[in-house]
Amino acid sequence: MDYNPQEIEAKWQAYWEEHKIYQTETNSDKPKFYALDMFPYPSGAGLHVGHPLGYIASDIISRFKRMQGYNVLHPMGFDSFGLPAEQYAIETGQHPAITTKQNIETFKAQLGKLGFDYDWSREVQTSSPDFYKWTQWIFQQIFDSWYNQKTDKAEPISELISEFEKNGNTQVKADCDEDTPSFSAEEWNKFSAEEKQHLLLKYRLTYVADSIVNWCPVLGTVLANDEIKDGFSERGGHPVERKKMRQWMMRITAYSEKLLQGLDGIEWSDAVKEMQRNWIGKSFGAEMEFEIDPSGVSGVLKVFTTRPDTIYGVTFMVIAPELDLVDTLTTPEQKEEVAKYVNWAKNRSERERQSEVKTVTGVFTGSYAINSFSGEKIPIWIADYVLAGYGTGVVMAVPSSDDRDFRFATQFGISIKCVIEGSEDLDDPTEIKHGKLINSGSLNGMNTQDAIQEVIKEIEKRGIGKGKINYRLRDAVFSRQRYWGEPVPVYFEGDIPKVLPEMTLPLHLPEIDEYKPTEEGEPPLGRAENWKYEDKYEYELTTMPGWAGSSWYFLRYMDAQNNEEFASKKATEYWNQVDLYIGGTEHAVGHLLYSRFWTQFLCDRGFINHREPFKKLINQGMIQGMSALVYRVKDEDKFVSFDLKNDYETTELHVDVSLVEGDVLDIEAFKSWRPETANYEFITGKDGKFICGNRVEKMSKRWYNVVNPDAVVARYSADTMRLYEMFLGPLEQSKPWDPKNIDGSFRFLRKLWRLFENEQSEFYVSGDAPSKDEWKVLHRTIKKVKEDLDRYSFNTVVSEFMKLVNDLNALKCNKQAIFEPMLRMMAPYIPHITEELWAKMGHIKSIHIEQFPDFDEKYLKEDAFTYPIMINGKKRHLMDFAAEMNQADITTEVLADETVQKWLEGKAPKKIIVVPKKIVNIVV
Ligand code: ANZ
Repeated sequence: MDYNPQEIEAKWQAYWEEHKIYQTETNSDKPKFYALDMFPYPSGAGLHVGHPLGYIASDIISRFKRMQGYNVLHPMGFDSFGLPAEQYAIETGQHPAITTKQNIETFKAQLGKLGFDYDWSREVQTSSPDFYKWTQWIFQQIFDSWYNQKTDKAEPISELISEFEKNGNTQVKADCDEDTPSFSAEEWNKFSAEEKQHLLLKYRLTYVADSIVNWCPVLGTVLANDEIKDGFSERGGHPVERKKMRQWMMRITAYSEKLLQGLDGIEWSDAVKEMQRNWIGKSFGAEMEFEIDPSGVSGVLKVFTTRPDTIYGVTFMVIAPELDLVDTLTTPEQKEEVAKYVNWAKNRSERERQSEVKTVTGVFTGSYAINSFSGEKIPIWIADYVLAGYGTGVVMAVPSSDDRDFRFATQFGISIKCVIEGSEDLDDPTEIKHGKLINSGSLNGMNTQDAIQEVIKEIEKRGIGKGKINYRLRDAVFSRQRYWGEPVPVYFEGDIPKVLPEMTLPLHLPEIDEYKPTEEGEPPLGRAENWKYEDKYEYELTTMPGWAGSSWYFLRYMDAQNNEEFASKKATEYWNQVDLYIGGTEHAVGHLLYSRFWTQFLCDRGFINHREPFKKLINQGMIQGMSALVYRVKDEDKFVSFDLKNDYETTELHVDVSLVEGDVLDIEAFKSWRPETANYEFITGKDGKFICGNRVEKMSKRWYNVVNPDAVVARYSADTMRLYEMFLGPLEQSKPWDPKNIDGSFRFLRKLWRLFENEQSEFYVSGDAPSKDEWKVLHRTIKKVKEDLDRYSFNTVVSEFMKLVNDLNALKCNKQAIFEPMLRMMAPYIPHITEELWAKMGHIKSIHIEQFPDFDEKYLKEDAFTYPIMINGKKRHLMDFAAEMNQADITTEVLADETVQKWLEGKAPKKIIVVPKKIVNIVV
């Protein structure tokens, strides 16, 4: 009986599909378990072996839970809107929907070969109108809501309107635009319909606004902060500049505090929680006003500071170059220089501006402000280390306390006010680095926290400011000037955006002739012909960003076929949170923050009952490539085997990993891969083999080290691949793909198979009762495997399997009573081979809907222990005692023993120490 994985695996995959073995029950009394993978973007390159790492883990857990009696939801889908398909469309004219469809087919075929237990009847594709209809619907709910700070939640905008009609907005506490004016009920009622809509936009949780965005001219779209790395787009590496544009925005800032608090109740790694905390960036401090020196311009500068206690050390003010105040404050003499600077600073990314280590840049406005605490007149500068979008965009600079302010002051020769014990103004500013910081004025001797509170009290008393909590989080840009995304379900009456009636959704993506902006610079949707609401109103022309669909897709799986709602209340109540979410760390702030935001919102508005989407999150590590290297003898047409390479001077070359078996190069295959080397000499090493060197690096086409899962499945089996990926190491760790070890996993499967064979290699299992030792190794393994899976330790389980098979081999075990629970235990890891052996044992029902085995403590009990009996430190005897025997009884029996008596020579022992299950020590 041969183990023929290719045949077995295809057979069972077809069987599972046909018999709907993994279909999730819709109405079930069972407890639920929701295991989810971050759904992939279906790229043209297909899956590589890094993708399945997380998928295999969630597959194992979902099977484990199903076999423990849970109703399991383990779905899969595709995040199928996005840039690559559109870039391809621009280059080739191919409609992105076609490319996307093809890529999805490839992905599904690849996933299918790995034997995953997805319930495909719940598949979602974010680019399908059935799906984006509901993305648009959620957008409309957000548009129709405002954030009431009194009740601390989002509420329908209609309630805000009734409040305005009754009382105006004076008693309303809301997250709204800074420039929202106050008005009475009378005034509200007199406003025109248009004026009312403009005011409501200041409250809506999604709104249009002119904002400074990261514009990527090459990609022709706006990018979010988390899509930019060091001033370049993450995708494609194109330069990004700052530009003012009209955009849809999401008022995520209303949720800053809830997003922060929510982190405490979820089981995510500290690292990801910390990244989210930093992104939200809560700071405590004060907002306070500085009067502008009345001899110049009158007015005030409002700053946000976390260190109001350093007020006596403020020697200058800095404002961000984008502020309108720049024009007001710049004196005629400074105009030219300021204009030059502002123009230069305009296109620098936030990161560049903030990461400047050595030199800082800036320019003097010519104006001054008054430090009302010290009474001093201080210069107002413009510098791009101050960001327009944070706090008030104005900083009180304290060079004696703050590093950047210090560098700035030293560079531009601004005075540094001494808040250092023992000296007044400093000639040598570096002195402060060695001095001891003290608080000036009345704050002397206070600790920082007390001093901060003291100054806040004082500024509140003087009426120039107040204590303030600030968040670094900004409202999120929700517009992309691209084609391949969800249309925003909005039309314009004049400049007033209105949402489409719900019954008209989805608003379909229109066909266009070219996937490029229009001549006038409008987004591609501007090309759509006769595309108007009721033939007269302009639709919004931008599309939604990549994160729209992924912010709620996990809810759609709960009720994927529902045509009436995004998901029924019953379904969302039953499935509730995702119990286990597995995906890469690259989404730590983007996707994982936005989906928390939408979940919080939907909960506030009563559409769902849970606040946090993902209860437990595991970030799988990366699988790195193991590159293969060959060595060319310098300046000669020769390659030399790795083991001889030190005898020559060589240069190294990457070789495609598929041409290497273990360490050994297939020379002929290499020659046809690199025809220019066809006539080279290959100096082979030990045993006539040509050995390659290797190196761990990123898995990348460039290094010819990308491994395709299809190749592994074809060569070995899906079960081998699954087992091997789990065996590589802890799921969270990054680790190299080491082809040498795949064989080990494959050998294990063959060994398992042979347990079921007799000496004639025929299938044979015996109905005899197992021995005590056989029961013991089985139950020991079940116990450990359960414990390990409960703590998501996937790799250690594989070693347990290997140990068990070795032990059963050594015991020559062929008992059905052992094999059945063993297969059920292994089924989540290696679903095909276990199913085949299960069927061979005569079972008709699939093993995957059987019970996971329970362990029985009784088999683990050790019956007797052999104690060494030590007399004065020397081993004199061995005695067996029952495991549960107590120390007093052991002592009595030891003393009564003849051999012991002999060694004691009639003396009474001074001390007897019994170490249970280990040793007995007698001192005479
Ligand atoms: C005076 C001071 C003294 C400050 C000192 C810090 C240390 P976090 O913690 O991130 O909230 N700041 C305020 N607005 C800014 C802006 N738009 N761009 C750049 N920097 C800005 O930081 C708040 C501190 O960063 C504020 O407190 C302000 O400098 C600066 F020893 O005021 B501080």
